[in-house]
Amino acid sequence: MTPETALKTRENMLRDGYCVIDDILTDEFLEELRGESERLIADHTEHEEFRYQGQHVNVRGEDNPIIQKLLEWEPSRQALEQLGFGDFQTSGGIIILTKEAKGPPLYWHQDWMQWNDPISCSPWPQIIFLNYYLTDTAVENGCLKVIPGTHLKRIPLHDQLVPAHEQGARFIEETHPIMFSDYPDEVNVPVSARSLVLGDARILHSAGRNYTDERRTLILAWHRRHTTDVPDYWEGHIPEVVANRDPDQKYEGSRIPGKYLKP
Ligand SMILES: O=C(O)CCC(=O)C(=O)O
Ligand SMILES: [Fe+2]
Repeated sequence: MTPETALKTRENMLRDGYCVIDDILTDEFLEELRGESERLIADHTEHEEFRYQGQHVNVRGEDNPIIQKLLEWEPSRQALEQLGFGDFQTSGGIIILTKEAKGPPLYWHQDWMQWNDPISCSPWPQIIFLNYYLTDTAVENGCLKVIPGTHLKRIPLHDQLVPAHEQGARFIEETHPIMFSDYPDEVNVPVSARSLVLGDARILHSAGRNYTDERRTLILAWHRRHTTDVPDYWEGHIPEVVANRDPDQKYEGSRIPGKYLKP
């Protein structure tokens, strides 16, 4: 990545809440990951409650050398460094998520679980997903969808959603009028299989239905900064609530955006 590309990509990430970096995986490693994910899925029983996320297989790097290789993959590490995100560290594991052949869409949600914490207002990311799609994605097979900017700005949809995953959304009907709706500002994010998609945990996102006969597999790796210090690259305004945040206070977890997400 040239320094210009890195700067532009980071700007996209900060402004939109997501970005795409091309040519991260080699064809050879991609094949290895496909083989390993198929093997892990074959040994796994898909639970009905996870149907919108498809298979939902948690794997720790320490238990699986191929997954560990992905977590240490040099091109990804280098890309994070170049973007200024070198202080993000892996959780140590990944989740294999799928859209099965003809599988249902994934509901609108965001994955930030600290909405009571003033750090929710940070204009820079604190927790991000690294998404590796193991096939090319398109609207046809249920690519990722995002609503750019919603990591920092409340929109009407925020107040209409059933909270994500175990907090409710896993148990909704496929006919839910809002959770699977088309939203005017939504953007499809079709990517090639060798790409890396970064997303801010706060961004509203979903994924379409898989209309094809092929499984669409995603390996998702959560990464976080273990500090709330202002990142070196940040030269913009620092919101008062972030500047005045008490790092020693305990903030109770919450998936529901409250006063720290303003319209
Ligand atoms: O399937 C995808 O593209 C996204 C998955 C996701 O965001 C999730 O399961 O939380
Ligand atoms: Fe998500």
